[in-house]
Formats: sequence, structure tokens, C-alpha cells
Amino acid sequence: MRPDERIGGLVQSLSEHLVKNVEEHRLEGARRDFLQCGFTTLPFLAPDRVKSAIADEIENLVAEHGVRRAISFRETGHTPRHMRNVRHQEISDHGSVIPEVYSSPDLLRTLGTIAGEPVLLCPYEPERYVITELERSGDTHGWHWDDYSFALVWVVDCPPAEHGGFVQCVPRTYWNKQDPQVHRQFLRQPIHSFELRPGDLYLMRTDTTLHRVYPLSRGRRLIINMGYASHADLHKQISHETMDGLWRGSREEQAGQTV
Ligand SMILES: O=C(O)CCC(=O)C(=O)O
Ligand SMILES: [Fe+2]
Repeated sequence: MRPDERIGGLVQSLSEHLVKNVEEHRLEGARRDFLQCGFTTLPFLAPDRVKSAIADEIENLVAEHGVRRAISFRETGHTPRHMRNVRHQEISDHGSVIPEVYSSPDLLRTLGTIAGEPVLLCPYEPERYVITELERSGDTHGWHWDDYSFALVWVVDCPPAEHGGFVQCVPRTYWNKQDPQVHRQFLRQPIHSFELRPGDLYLMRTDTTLHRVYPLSRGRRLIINMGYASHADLHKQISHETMDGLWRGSREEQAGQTV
């Protein structure tokens, strides 16, 4: 089979799965959770065949193109990010399944049903997809908001919650980049925590949900984050300090740098 036929077959099987196998009541439950918590797990969203193809591509990309980073940002109160990443450019250049799945119209339509509003391709390409691997004790993706409204995260590897790696979030919070007051959000509202397993997917309302990955003490956590926009995002002035900072001079040799 030619590579483009294989990718076409995978995207087709995702579409068929979404149309035929994903029941209405699951989408309704997910939509309720999403509106209440800014978060919902969606393990049923993709067939095993597509999950495996995405996982294989992510494993290859992180082995070939992963870069260690240790960085923090003034705009999120200097919370730590200690991780290995593969950014959008390398994924686009060397990946094939991920870019096609990201822009599947049937996937976008289903995510829109869960979100209760249209879910659109991210206009700022570096935020479209990023691979993150947490691999050392203490590795974490610290508290932050994202610039765009939605993230669909595919979990390839994740330790049990005893070893960290679960997601925590505070929904209905507002990111003031000049004065983020991260701790103040915890005093105003409870923090919700969610355990994840390999093969899970989740959708998060990332612009108004403060979130982090609990630091790892053992094991390994590997995900891809696919970022999507709302209609409102297309009309906002969005500055990209945290995403641009991740890619600018943030390799491990320059660990500790803050932007
Ligand atoms: O690793 C995760 O589950 C969250 C990733 C994330 O928040 C991000 O990439 O912005
Ligand atoms: Fe995020």
C-alpha cells in the first residue's frame, strides 16, 4: 500500500468511527462535563487503529526530534516546564498521520458538538500540535493557560496517578498576562484532578481553564496536544509569548532562563 493510501485509510476509518460508532449519549455526557469542568475525557473518540498509528508516529518523532527544555514564563507566574518536546515544524516536516487527523472535518464537527460551539483549525500554526514527553523525576508542565480555546490531547503513555502525570485544572478562570495571580485562582475555586491512562484522549477549554500536569516521580508520560480555535479567537489580538518562548533559546543548555 502506498503511504498516502495508508493515511487516507486511517482518516477514513476515523470518520466512519465518529459517524457510526460514537453514540449520541456519550457526546451529551462529554458536553455536560466539558461545560461544567472545562475538561472531559474522550477515550471513545478514535478507533484503536488510529490511536496506534498516532502513537507510533509520536514515538518515532520524539526519538528523532525531541528536545529537552527547562523554562518558565513571567506570563504564567514562573511556573516550571521541564520536558522534552517536538514542535509543530518537525511534526509537519516528518509526520504524516498527525497533520491529516488534526484537520479531519469529521473530528472537528464532533469536537464542536462536545464544545457546544464551532471548533476551528488554529490560525497560528505553532499551536496546532506539540508533542510533550515527561521522562525524569520532577518533570512537569506547570500551571498555565493556553492562548487558544481548545486542546485535544492524545495520551500515548502515562504512569499511574501515584507517580504523578495526572491533569489538574481550575475552570472559569481568566488569564491576565500582566499579572496572572496563579495562586489566587486556587483560593477562589477548587482544583479538579483527573487520572489518565495510555489510549485516553481529552478535550479541555484551555483559554479559561488554568491547568497543569502534576510532577512525575516515576515512569514516563507522552502526549500530543492538538490546539484548536473558537470563532472568538479569530477576532482577538493574541500575543504568543509562551509558545514563542518555548521555541526560542529554551534548550536545556540554557535551563532556568525566563522570558
Ligand atoms: O500534557 C498535558 O496533558 C497538557 C499539555 C498542555 O497543557 C499544553 O501543551 O499546553
Ligand atoms: Fe496547556
